[in-house]
Amino acid sequence: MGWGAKESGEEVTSFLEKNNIPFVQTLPAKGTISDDHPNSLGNVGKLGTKPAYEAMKNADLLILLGSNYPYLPYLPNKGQAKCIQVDLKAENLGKRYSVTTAIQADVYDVVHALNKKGVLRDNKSFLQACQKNMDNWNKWMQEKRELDTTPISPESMVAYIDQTAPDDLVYSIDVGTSTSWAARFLHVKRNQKFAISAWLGTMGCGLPGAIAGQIVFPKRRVLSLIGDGAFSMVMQDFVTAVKYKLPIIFVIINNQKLAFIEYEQQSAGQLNYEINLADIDFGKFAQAAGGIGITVKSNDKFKEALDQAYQTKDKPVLINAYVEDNAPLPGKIVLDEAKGFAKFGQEYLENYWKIPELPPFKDILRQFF
Ligand SMILES: Cc1ncc(C[n+]2csc(CCOP(=O)(O)OP(=O)(O)O)c2C)c(N)n1
Ligand SMILES: [Mg+2]
Repeated sequence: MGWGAKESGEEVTSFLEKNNIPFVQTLPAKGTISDDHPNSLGNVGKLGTKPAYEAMKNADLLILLGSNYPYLPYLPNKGQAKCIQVDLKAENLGKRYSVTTAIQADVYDVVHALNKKGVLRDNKSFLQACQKNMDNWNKWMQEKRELDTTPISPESMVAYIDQTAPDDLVYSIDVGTSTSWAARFLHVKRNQKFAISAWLGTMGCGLPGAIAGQIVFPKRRVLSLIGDGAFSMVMQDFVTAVKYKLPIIFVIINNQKLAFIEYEQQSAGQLNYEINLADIDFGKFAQAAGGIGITVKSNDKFKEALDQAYQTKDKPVLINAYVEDNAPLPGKIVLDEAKGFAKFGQEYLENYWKIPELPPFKDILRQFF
């Protein structure tokens, strides 16, 4: 389900529950149904989960509700599944996957009409298989949530943000590994907001998005997750949040590099090029600009800083979090990516005469098979 289903969460939930259907939400639609719903398989695609990928590759029916999801390798294979697509825009119907039944209508109206028909299918076996798969995935993700390292592992940091998030929190997520960690470790709830730059993937969107979010929702808390590269593109506007006394919480994922590009280059079989960034003391910067700035390097200190940030009501708080450079591996490594990593490994060896630092082999295997 995509952005077009955003306002129909309740109706769609009842349809999925009644008919034993597992679901995947696109990133812009994240939170339409709470991520911790038992039928949820998370997101699909590079940032998604392996169970979502496997469900797509085993499905005999794909129902696309208000979604123009563009990454075809992550949908069922050509000819594998029948497809019902509901979209307001005629030009979206059949655009990505060959459609068996195209319905040009509002998602709510269609799902509401289907719900009136009662139970349409009572077979639970596909849902149960997906849920079992998801249990395994969640156990593995739990290991990552509990990582306790110095510098901080981003997975555990984002897991703490998730755990302590107010029910009506507004998230503004930037582009980079921030997007990967948010997609995977935030269980966005129906009353929370989740703003990202989905189609364009525009770095630097986190800070202005947070300012807009805080102005539109003055009574709610706003938290922005931003990479150091992205923040340094727009950081002067932190002062705008100070000027207007906006108590936004900025969490800077400080790895002194363009980490997302590091892995993108590797998975494309290229040697890394121009990905390192200077080490900026963003904490001092925030203080100089009139806000609160806290630099942290461990889980404990991060937790303290975040708790303090939620106590602050009249100015922005920036948490400059030094993190480990963990690979935001895709939920499922597709063959091209595996070939890319292999080519990168070989070229690195030939150029530098040493084995490159790659994500743990255990992680790669788990995501490949
Ligand atoms: C305006 C813009 N420039 C370049 C890119 C390509 N790009 C995507 S992610 C990324 C790196 C992000 O680095 P950082 O903000 O430090 O986050 P990290 O991945 O290191 O966590 C880049 C350069 C983009 N999406 N948008
Ligand atoms: Mg970075």
